[in-house]
Amino acid sequence: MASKILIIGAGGQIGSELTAALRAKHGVSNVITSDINDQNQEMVQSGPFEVVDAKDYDAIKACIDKYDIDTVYLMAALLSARGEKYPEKAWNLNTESLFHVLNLAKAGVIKQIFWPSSIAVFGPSTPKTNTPQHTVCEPTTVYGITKQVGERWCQYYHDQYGVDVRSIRYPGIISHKTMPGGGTTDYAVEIYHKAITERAYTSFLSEDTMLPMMFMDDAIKATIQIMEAPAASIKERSSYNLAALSFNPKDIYESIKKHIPDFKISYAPDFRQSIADSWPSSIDDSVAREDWAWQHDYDLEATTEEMLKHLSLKYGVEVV
Ligand code: AKB
Repeated sequence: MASKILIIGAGGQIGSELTAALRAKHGVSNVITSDINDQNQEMVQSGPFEVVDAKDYDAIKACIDKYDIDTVYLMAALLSARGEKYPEKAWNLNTESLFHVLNLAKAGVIKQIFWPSSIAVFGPSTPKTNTPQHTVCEPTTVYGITKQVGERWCQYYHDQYGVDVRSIRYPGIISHKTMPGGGTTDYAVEIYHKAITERAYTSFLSEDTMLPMMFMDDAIKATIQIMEAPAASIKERSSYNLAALSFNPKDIYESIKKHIPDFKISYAPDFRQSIADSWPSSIDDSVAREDWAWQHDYDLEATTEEMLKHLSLKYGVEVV
């Protein structure tokens, strides 16, 4: 029988592209999307859709029963920058939603869960370069705390109840289809839009702030790959370090400038600078590469080419 998938928070940056990839693989009717409201009409019209508040156990359960779901991708979350503005909201959404799906798996209602963690589980006391899989995790953001505690619960539900939950610590994700919302790494998407529309960008992080990043296609590939890997090869049941590239605002500016020579950048660091400063600059993901053969495809130059190709078409502006 074909797998029946529910994506919770499908309208977000990763959720929307994950929906397209999973539907291409499993068929539109086997991938049900859900979000907190039905404002995203493109998503509502594109296939089976339900309004589901990820904090509402009964609503999730009703949707799972209605479509006979066996696999849940829980993509709803409040990210790092928004989480600092709304700490309680971030805590409630990020932890309650996870508890609901873990409990549904514990009860045997669903078989498999994907839950995203983040480089935000790390903090200022973590080794900053080539951050290992197992290391000090003392996050200083609300978002990071929710992800760290979530990782512990994933491990616990796997060890105690045999729940098949799989997770990745996403770095900043760069995509041209959907804008990110409320993260510290969002500058790495905004910069491409502004380079095309205004030929100028003011970065909210300083020029030398090095962070781990990844092109969306690699993030989607990793997400599907970890879910399809044999259970025995998934040895980390908290979450896997995942890496592709690391760069700072100056590096990305220079890579865009090769295509848009008159592009200008300026720097005006805001409250997100201290969040970025608390995170690693590069990640050691050798455990993911070893356990389930993870490999990335896109470096910074390839990412820039893809972003500028698609965004120049979107805005109808030519770039070199
Ligand atoms: C954020 O910036 O909050 C996210 C993340 C790294 O998890 N993109």
